Amino acid sequence: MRRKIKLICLLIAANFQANAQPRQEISLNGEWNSVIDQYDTNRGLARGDRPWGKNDREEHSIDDAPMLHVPGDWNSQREELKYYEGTIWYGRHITLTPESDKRYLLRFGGVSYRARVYVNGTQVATHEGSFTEFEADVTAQLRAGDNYIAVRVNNRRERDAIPAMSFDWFNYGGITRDVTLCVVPSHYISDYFIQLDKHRADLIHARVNLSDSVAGETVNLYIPELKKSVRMTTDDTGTAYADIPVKRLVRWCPANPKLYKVRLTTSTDTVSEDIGFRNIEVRGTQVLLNGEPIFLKGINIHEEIPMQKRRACTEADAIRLLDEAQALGVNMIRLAHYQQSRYMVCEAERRGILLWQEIPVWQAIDFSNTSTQDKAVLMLQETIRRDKNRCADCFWGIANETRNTPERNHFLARLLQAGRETDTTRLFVAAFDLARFDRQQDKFVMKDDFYHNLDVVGINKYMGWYEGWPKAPKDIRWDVCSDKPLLISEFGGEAKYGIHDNGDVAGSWSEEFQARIYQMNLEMFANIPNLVGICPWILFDFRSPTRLHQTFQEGFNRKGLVGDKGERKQAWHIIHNYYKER
Ligand code: GCB
Repeated sequence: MRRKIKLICLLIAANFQANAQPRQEISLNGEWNSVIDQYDTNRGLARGDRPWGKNDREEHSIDDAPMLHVPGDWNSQREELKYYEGTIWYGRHITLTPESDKRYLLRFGGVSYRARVYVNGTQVATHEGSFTEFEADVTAQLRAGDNYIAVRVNNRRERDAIPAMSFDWFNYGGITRDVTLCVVPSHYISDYFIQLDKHRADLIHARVNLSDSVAGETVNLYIPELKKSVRMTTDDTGTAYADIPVKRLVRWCPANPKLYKVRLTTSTDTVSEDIGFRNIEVRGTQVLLNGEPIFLKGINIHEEIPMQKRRACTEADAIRLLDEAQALGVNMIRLAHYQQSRYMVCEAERRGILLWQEIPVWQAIDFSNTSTQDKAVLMLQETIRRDKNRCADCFWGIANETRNTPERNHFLARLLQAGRETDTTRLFVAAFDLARFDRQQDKFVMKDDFYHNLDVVGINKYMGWYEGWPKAPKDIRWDVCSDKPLLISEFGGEAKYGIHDNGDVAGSWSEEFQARIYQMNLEMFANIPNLVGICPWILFDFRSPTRLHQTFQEGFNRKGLVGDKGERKQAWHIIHNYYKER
C-alpha cells in the first residue's frame, strides 16, 4: 500500500510545471460546496450528485452544502470550523467544451494538508503537504458540458507527517491557494530551467523538457533584450539543453532587480516568462551576490494575515506582507517555515529581495520513518521545481531546530543529497539551535556537527528570552561554525503592543523589554566574525495554539516587530535603524 501511495506522488511530481503562468488558465477559485466528514465516512462524495435511479439509496449530496471560498483556509470562514482538524469535502461543477487538440492540467497551489482529487468520479491525484503545488492531467476525465470536481481535504496532525504533531503556528485547513485548469497544446513544453552559471556572469544554462519523449524536436529560446536567439534540439527523453554565452548582462540584485523576457517556442507551443540572472555563491565565510559580499538584512515571515486571523492567500496579501517587510529595510526574507505562495515569491523577486525558502521539517519529525523521509525528499523537490527559475530564491532550507541524533543525520543527509541533485545553483542551509555558551571555553560553540554539510549555517538564538545572558553582550565571544558563513536565522522575544514599563522585567511583555533584547543582541552580533546577516523572529505576531498566556498572548506568538493589528513596536525601530546604517 505504502509503495502504491509513493508511486502516485511521484507520478504527480513528474508532471510538474516551472513557476511560470504564461498559459491559458481557467480559474477555479470562488465558492465551492463543502461537507464536513468528521468521521471520514467518505460515502460517495467523490462522485457528487448524479441522476440516481429509483433504487439508488445513496445518502449523500454535496450540491446544496454550504460554501467555502477558495483560496482560503476553512478555519476563518465559518465559526464552527474555527479549530477544526479533520476532513472536509469540497465540490464544484465546471461547464466546458474540451478541445481535442488540447490537454487540461488541474493545478492546486496548496491544499492543507492531504488532498485526494476526483474529476467526474475518477481519482486523478493524491498529495501530501500543505505548501507545495501539485497538478494532474485530467484530459481523459473531462467531457463536454457539466464536469464535477471533488477534493477530499484533511488536515489532521499525524506523527509521520511534515510537520508532525506540534508546531508553533496555526494548523489552517482547506484549499488555501489558487486552483486553476491550465489549457495546453497536446504536445507542450512541460518544464524548463534557465539560470546563470553558478560562477560566471557570461553564461546561461538552459534545459527544456517537452511533454512527450520525442527526439529531434526543435526548441527556440529568445531573450530579445540580449539579442539572443538559440535553436535547441531534443534528445530521446524530449529534453533539450543549451549553454548560451551572453555579453553585458545586467544581473539581478536588490538595487536593480532586473528581469529579462525569455520566450520558448516549439512547433506546437510557446511560453514566455520574466527571468532574472544572478550569481550566488560562498567564498570562505562570505556570501557573494554577483561576486560581491552581501550582508543579509533579513526578516522571518509566516504566511498569515494576523489582523484577520487567516492564512495569506492572495496577491494582495503578499503585497501587504512585503510592503511591511520592505518598510523595515530588508534585502532578504526567510519564508518560514514552508514554501509560500507564488505571489510572495514573484513579488519579492520584483522588489529585489533575496529569499530563503524551506520545507517544514520543524523540530520533532519522525526521523527514523522511511516514509517520512520519502515525503521530505518529495517536498524539497516540489519546492525547488516550482521556483527554480526565480533568481530571488538563493537559499533552500532543509530543516529547522532538529536534534542531533544518528537518525536525524541520516534523514538530513538523504534530503540534502536529493536537493543538491535537483539544483546545483543555490545554497543549501538549515537553522540550528545547538549553538551553546560553553563556560569553560568562555565562548559560544556549536554542538551539532551536521552543519559541515551545508553551504551557509543558520543559528536560532533567543538570548534574553529563552536564555539568560552569561555576561555583558559586548563581551561575549562566538566561535560557532567558524569555517562557514553564519546567519542568525532567528532571535527576539515577545511583547504585546501598547504594554510599557522601564524594560527590565522579563515577564512584563513590554515593548521596552523586547526592544532591550534587540539592542543587546545587536551588540553581541558585532562579535561574530563569520556573520553574514541577521533575520529577526518575526515580522508580525502570529497565531499559534501553543501560546496560552490568557492576558498577553491570547493564542498569538507575540515576537512580532509588528503587532497583530499592524502596530509597529519599539523593536521595529531598532531594526529599522540598524538596517539603515548597514
Ligand atoms: C523557534 C522556532 C519558531 C518559533 C520560535 C519561538 O526557534 O523556529 O518556529 O516560533 O522559536 O517563538 O519560540
